Amino acid sequence: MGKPGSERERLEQKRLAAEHAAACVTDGMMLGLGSGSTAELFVRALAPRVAAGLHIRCVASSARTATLASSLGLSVGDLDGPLDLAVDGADAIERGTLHAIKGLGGALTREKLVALAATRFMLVGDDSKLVERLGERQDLPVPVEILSFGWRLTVRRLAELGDPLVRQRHGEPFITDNGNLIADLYGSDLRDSAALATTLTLLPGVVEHGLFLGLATNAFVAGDDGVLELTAEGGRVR
Ligand code: A5P
Repeated sequence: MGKPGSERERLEQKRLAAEHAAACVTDGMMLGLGSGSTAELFVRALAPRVAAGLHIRCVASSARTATLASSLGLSVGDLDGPLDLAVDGADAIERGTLHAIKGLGGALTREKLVALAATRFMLVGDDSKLVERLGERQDLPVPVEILSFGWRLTVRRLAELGDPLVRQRHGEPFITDNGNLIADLYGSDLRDSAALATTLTLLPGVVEHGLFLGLATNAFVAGDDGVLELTAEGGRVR
């Protein structure tokens, strides 16, 4: 994991990484927009280029990002075809593989659909997100989007894999853009993250999980020494 920094330093680093990603966007691209603070900095970094004449069409992975992007003059439409590039933040990025945990913002299902549609999926973040192994951050859950129908049963099934906690916001259940719940799965065995991903995918009631394995093609990660570009060893797996 990268060195802990102040909130302000981290924000600056996120901004730097987002600006590097924005510089990779070229005219005519179909672009996927992620969700969360770093993805929003990416949208903000892109806006002046669009105002200056860059032609791109975007798909947003959350209502919040869509609203921001539209308000800044970006053209935002539905996901109905392939994307040239998608750029998104992450909660943890495994050095080497670029496997990631995503979904602390609750947008993981649409984020994964956008990532899968993209030829290139680029992660952006400050270096506090970098880990050697996905499982090393015990404080970090694997977010799992679940249907509200029968949610107690789904949570009971998830409890065989770790300690699920149904996410709350302001004392109420957190509801995703898709109208579902999020169960944050703590303490799961991530030594074989692919096996956990398969198990989660097969669980009835699970809509999607926040393990993004073999999806990212590269990452811009900013730290004290500037921005580092990482590429996925062995290429993309999906
Ligand atoms: C949103 O659902 C998440 O996957 C975000 O991409 C992730 O939480 C990173 O967010 P920040 O860029 O705000 O750290």
